[in-house]
Amino acid sequence: MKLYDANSGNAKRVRIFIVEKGIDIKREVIELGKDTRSSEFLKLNSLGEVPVLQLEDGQVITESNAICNYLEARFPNTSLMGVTPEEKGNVDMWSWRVYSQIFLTVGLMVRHQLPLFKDVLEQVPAFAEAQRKAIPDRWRWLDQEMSDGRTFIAGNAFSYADVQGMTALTITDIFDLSPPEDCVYIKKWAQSMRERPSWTA
Ligand SMILES: N[C@@H](CCC(=O)N[C@@H](CS)C(=O)NCC(=O)O)C(=O)O
Repeated sequence: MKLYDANSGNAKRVRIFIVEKGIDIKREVIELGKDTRSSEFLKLNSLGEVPVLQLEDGQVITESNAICNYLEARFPNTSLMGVTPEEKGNVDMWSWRVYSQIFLTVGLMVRHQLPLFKDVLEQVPAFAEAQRKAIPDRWRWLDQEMSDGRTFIAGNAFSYADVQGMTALTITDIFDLSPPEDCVYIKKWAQSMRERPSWTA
């Protein structure tokens, strides 16, 4: 197996997941916007995006969430997505909530403002600004949810929902959009995530 990797939030999601699962995968680090748009790479992923996981038989899996789902199925020990149907449903719910409410909001802001993406889509600065403004209240929403005293985002065990949260935290740190000071529950959770070995993945 080989992971095509780069300095990107979506790729970091997979790196954190791999460290938390305790698995070892060969990596090739490539350059965003250059290697990702080469004709050779486009043969692997027609969308020109990392991460990409290439399996032993040559099959390619793209999309960070799909890669993590595949790895969870292939390496079920140290389960990060739940074991029972109820646990799986709960982890999936919280993973998607964190991804869609926070990470995707920052991701859309980034795509509409960074020069890297100027040839990928028509950038609308006002849209980027609207996403930026929405983020503090998205963190406050999650803070309110976590005010019930749970240790992790999906309950009392570390899960893929926390991997999503760590990825969101990484990208919001870069753009000075980390959880606001009044988010006491999220700030406590974030501190404990920053202390995990996978934080620097
Ligand atoms: N939905 C995809 C999104 C991947 C994505 O947007 N990757 C960006 C970096 S965060 C990329 O590789 N961009 C390369 C380019 O624009 O050339 C996933 O989660 O894997």
